Amino acid sequence: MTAIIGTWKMCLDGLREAHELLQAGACAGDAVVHAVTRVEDNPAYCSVGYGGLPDWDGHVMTDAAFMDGATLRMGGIISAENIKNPILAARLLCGRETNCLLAGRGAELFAVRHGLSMRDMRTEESMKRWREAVRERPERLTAYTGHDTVCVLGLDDAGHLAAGVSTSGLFMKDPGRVGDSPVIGSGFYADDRFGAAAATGLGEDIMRGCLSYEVVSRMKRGQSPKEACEEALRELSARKMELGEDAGSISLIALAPDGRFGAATTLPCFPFAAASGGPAGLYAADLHGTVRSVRPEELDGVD
Ligand code: SD4
Repeated sequence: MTAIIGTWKMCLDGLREAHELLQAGACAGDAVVHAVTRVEDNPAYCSVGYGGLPDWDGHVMTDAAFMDGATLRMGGIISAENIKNPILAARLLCGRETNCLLAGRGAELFAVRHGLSMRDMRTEESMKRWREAVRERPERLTAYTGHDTVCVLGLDDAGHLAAGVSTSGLFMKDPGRVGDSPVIGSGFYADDRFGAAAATGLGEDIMRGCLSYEVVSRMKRGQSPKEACEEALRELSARKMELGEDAGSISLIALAPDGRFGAATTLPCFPFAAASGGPAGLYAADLHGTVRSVRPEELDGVD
């Protein structure tokens, strides 16, 4: 049984190829990394990798992580600049007993030492948006202004799960700000025995509920991937509302060891791509708990 799921419409092409790789016998880790790099390399997607949106200082600072569900080992980079494919650095770091999560200069030196390609991640377009934002000075940072993390979860024929995430974080974040994406248990989690999960949205909120671990732990207790995503999100949203806050912008995906997948969101429409056995297709979840298969043209204007 092979299966794969990824956040947002932008991962569809890479996910299709990744699923073909899985069907041809690739391991979950290779498939996940393939799908994530396809998004990182595309400058049209301004929330991930090349062409990502800068922080206040005009630097594109990336976060990425990779987790192997067979060993529970993870690797990640935080606030790293100019690493062409952050997910490759995260994957290389996974498996180390120590020094598996590197920030800033340490992550960049690691990438150079291991022969990873480096490049200026800024594009004309990303700097144009930055200059406009500096002029406008946004008061509140929000996720989902064309800005979203790519998260991919894969299951291979040997029954292994892997999770990979990559993002440039919130547009106009403070220099050094870290979101949920490279934080284990918040942005991602994978355990071959129970399932894998990942999150996209406002990292500060996602971390308050340790949402990816919460989803996997609910699958451990017998919930389906969809139920686990819904319940984890409902619990955090309810608590936030008790505290006088709104539900915020959070979307979750999950994959079970038997290939079933699920998603939940606080948004009116959260597109994701998935394949389980058959070909990869696009789906949309909404805040009422509906998940339906959609055609790409139904999502025009949404990445
Ligand atoms: C972060 N969760 O840095 C990421 C950004 C994101 O949709 O997913 N935005 O908080």
